[in-house]
Amino acid sequence: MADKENKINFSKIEKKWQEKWEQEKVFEVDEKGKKPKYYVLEQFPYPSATGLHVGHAFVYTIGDIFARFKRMNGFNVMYPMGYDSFGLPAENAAVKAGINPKKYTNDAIKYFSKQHKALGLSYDWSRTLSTHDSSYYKWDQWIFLKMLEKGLVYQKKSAVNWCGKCNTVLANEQVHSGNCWIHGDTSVEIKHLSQWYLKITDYAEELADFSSVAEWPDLIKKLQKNWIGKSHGTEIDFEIEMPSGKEETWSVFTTRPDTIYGITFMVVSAQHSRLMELVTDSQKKDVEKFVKKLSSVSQEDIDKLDKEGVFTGSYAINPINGEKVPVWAGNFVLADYGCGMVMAVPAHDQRDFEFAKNYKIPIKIVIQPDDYEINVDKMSRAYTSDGRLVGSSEFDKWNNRNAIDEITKYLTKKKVGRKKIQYKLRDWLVSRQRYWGTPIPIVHCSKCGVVPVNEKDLPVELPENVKFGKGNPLETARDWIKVKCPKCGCEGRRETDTMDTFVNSSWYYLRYCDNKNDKNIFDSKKVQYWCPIDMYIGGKEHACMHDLYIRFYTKFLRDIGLFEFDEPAVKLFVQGFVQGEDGNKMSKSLGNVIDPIDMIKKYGADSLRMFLVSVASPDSNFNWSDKGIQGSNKFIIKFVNAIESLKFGKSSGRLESKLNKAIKEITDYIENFKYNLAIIKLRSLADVFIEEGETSKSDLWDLVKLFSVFCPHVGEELFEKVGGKGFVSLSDWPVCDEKKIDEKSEKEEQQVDSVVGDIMNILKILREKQGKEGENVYLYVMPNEVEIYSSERLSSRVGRPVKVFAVNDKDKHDPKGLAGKSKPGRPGIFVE
Ligand code: ANZ
Ligand code: ZN
Ligand code: ZN
Repeated sequence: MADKENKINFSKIEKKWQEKWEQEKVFEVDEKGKKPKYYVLEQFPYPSATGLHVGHAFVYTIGDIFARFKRMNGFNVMYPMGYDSFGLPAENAAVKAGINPKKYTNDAIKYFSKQHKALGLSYDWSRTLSTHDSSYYKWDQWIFLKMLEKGLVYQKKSAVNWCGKCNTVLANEQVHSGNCWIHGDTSVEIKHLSQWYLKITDYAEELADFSSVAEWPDLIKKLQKNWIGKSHGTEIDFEIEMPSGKEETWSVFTTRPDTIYGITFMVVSAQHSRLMELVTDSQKKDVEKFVKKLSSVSQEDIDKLDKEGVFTGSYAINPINGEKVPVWAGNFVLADYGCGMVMAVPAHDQRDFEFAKNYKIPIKIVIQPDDYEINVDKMSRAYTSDGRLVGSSEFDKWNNRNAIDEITKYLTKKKVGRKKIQYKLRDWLVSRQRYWGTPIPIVHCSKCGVVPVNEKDLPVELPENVKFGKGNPLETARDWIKVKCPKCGCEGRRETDTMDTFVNSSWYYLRYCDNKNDKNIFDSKKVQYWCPIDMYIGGKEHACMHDLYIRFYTKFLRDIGLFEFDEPAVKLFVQGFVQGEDGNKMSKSLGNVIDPIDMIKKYGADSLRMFLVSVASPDSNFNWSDKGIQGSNKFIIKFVNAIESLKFGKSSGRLESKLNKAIKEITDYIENFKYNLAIIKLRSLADVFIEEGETSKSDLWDLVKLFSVFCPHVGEELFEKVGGKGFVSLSDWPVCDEKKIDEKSEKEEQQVDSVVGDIMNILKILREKQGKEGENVYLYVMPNEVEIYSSERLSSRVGRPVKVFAVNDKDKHDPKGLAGKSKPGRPGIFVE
């Protein structure tokens, strides 16, 4: 059928419709009109020199089908695309190959948008943005200044994560199991540096409340919840006589105040900024030695560590009984969780137990199980279950769970303790010692200290005249660094750190609503009209990075009065990813990367789109397959040819029934992202049209419309050919007419389908088990069902003669007496 295949000139059709869409601004939208708005968005890509691969194409196809579907269903759909264009690869290319990062980035964007357009995605291109444009990052800087004004920005020297390959510090969220999130195999080092932070923790409580994102996937909510780590406990004050001679109050955070009588020592974090103040002269050498050999630990690594420490020389007073306990410095206490110091109860906490054993510190049991007695000398691990209190003075015999509240009340009354909610979430470290990012709008002045750049002087543009090599290139921009202090006019120094690129992506969805505004970050009315995003599509790897940061920014911008909603997106859809044909993740080194452009040239954009969403449900992973895309390509060709040979006239009742049923199901499937099932249905619907051979125009338009969201180019072409008015992309989605669905015959067809399935199975078994080809098939059906089973159609479907007998037919051929086994709806089958 090679001649037929030549009939479709995919690239010609694609070019024609892509041009028309662009010329007639088909997908451009504004805030006018009566239609309800709908905002569909995919997480925007980082434009690298390698271009998009089919994994990206998969995500965009998922979003585009949805956007087209909503548009045809009467919504005013905003569907924009842009580029998250600051980042490391551009800068690395500059270091390695001497390419200017701006040129690298602009070239990459050119190729990306060429690829985007080739896929026939229905973006409103008039809204596009690139985060490396100063007209965009000006507003990153503006937000930074607003946060500074509100006390949400600060600079702090502390132990931070450093990736030697990135050559910069990273935020906690960007350290995954101790490794850099980009360089999975590179473990981060700890450095003590002064860095800029955003106080995301001010929003911890609200971020831990998921009621306004109830429709987000449970997995994402769970990951975020764990990351935010809300913990209910008690803060308890201990008096410490400092080596300086002063009395000081040090607090600890505990979830187990019921164990307070079991404290035998305290442990302060070896990374605590005030550790040395606790250390007596005689202990100084030992402590310094210990701290020096310590590499810092992340929360995840704590459990794996050998619990080590050293005595500080100081003692603390247990506020409940006045007992004096030694204060140790330890490697298993985090400096930036709770108060950086813990009350250690070795009998009931495993970490404390191991520590006490290592250093022969006494262990004191204060909880005994209800049904047996534990003995300190025989303990091989901490007793962490519940029981009744012992050695706890007036609280003896209390159930320990009840004592938690009771002891907290007691401490609160005595003003040495209080209820406290503690979060694991840390402030967001946003400064990076890199060039290709948003400059932090700060000037350091020797008189005034840290001075924000005046709003009217924004943007602080990246200087072009820098040297790439070792260290932060911005340090080499001498003329740029030198600047007058905005406050006193003396000579100051520009901040040379740039912002984490996750800052850029934390509010881009808002800028799409008003991307050309040069007076304000955006027009609030426009944002209030379009936002929040109705359907956001992205990967699950961003659960505790982008998905968290974007929520934080949304809440902050709401709080400074820019809009009234609380969350960036009503729904979040997490897509699966496309693996190479070999089942591995697509990567250059494995040579299994597929460029969508190559596939489009070979098979057409619509074949690619259809294949990407027909293999599996869009939220699961699947393997690329050349056969698969060929299959989609064949289907489209068959579909087009069949439609061209249809006779226009009247649709049969069967066709109308099938069509309306399919409209109902396909609508439902698309609404729920079951595109693969929608396509199966669409294919069988196409077969019905072919079988019937004749159709009314409007039924045919409906078929083409259903097809068009998956295959928009061929869809437009067909729609035009069969006399549809205007763009199919802007036409109304077919509505199911329930009255036309003939449930009786639908059920009968299902029966026939299942009989065909049974016959095929029997033939297969005969072939595999007995090496025989069944040549003739005999069917024994209930007398009132004879009509349902057409011998002719069955024969053509199973590829051999099928004879149909009523079970009471005296002349039937039934050597095995199978007619007796027939049931209504389940005919007996005999093959010979
Ligand atoms: C005494 C105690 C006794 C504790 C006991 C537990 C069991 P979550 O649930 O994670 O909040 N802790 C407090 N601050 C810490 C820090 N900076 N680094 C490491 N550990 C710290 O855990 C709270 C518990 O973790 C607190 O309760 C404290 O140990 C420890 F039988 O206090 B507990
Ligand atoms: Zn790295
Ligand atoms: Zn000054």
